[in-house]
Amino acid sequence: MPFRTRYTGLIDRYRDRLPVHDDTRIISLGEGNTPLIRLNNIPRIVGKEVDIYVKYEGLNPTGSFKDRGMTMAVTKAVEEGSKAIICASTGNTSAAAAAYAARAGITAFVLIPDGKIAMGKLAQAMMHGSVVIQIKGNFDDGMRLVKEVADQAPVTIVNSINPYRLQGQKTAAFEIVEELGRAPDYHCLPVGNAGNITAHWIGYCEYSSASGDHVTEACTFCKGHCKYAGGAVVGNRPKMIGYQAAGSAPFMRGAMVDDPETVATAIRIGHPQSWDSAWKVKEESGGWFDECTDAEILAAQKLLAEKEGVFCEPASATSLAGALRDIQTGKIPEGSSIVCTLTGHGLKDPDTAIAQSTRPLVNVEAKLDQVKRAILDNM
Ligand code: AN7
Repeated sequence: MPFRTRYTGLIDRYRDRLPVHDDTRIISLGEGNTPLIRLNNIPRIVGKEVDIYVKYEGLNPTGSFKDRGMTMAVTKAVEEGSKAIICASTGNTSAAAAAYAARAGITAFVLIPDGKIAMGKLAQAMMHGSVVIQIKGNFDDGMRLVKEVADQAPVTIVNSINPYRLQGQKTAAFEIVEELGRAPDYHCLPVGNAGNITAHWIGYCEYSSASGDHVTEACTFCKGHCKYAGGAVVGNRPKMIGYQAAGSAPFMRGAMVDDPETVATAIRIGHPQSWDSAWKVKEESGGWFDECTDAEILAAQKLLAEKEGVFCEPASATSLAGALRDIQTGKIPEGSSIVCTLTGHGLKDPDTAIAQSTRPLVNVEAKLDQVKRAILDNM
């Protein structure tokens, strides 16, 4: 039997569209190539004729979409001779930075808000041997400090202000277009720093242009780090919709938020780093921003877990929570195809999952009659 081609990560797969050389040492954990799952039950419950797909980014190696950007950022950091990387994080970036630094054999420094990151993410950062610096402040404070310290120490910033991050993350859009045969009509994402919504738009623009390259207007996003220029739009592009948690929704307020708060700690961000590009994505794509309450976010997380068998973290469910509301009101019309990005795995944050479970545990003695009763009572 001939050897089947092994999947070796998104840089290898999309090498011709990413800023790498033939002899670049690729730092990969096999990220990307995540499932695009068509929802079967939720559209029926909602009672609308829509095709909803969820892009399950929680199935990346460290359990979030951050791996797409981190494989690129760490690959380039190593290529440029860097021995240490640094990031501020609400949790997932730190987990990815820690893992890819371990893989590369370099040091990761991660600044996290004290007490405000989910348990799974903290476990990852610690387990992969990164230097975890807890700050008495939030993500935005951490981001400011990272920028300041990177000026004075030999460390490469791997937050999404590093342009290679968005280059890696744009590949999620490539995968979606290849799988559906076209772009969806709407693409819904949770928005924190707004790096991911920007990256997806870069990806869709590149894919939809005549030459397979991206269109000139979109070049403003890649800061010269992609390999293409020019080309007219021939394929369709989605309307990009960014949903924020109501307690940390600077795009809804039209201004930075100084004390962001939400149960969705991953997007507890008040000073988004990709502020300008996110507004451009909204304008160019004809999309919009909206906000979801914590209750709506948790309800969507639970609905997805209970009705479709898909477990994502609270922040990720923001995309579905917002989409379902817009489908119900008709803002997203029937007949539409919709992709919701589920940015992180539910196992990242077991505390929030257990805390909101409504079905009580059934406690019994280790005896047949008691177990049988528990089953028959709950059929
Ligand atoms: C699960 O890890 O910013 O709008 O420091 O972890 O690109 O910022 C996480 C962000 C959505 C928002 N969903 O993405 C970090 C961090 C999850 C996330 C977002 C994040 P961006």
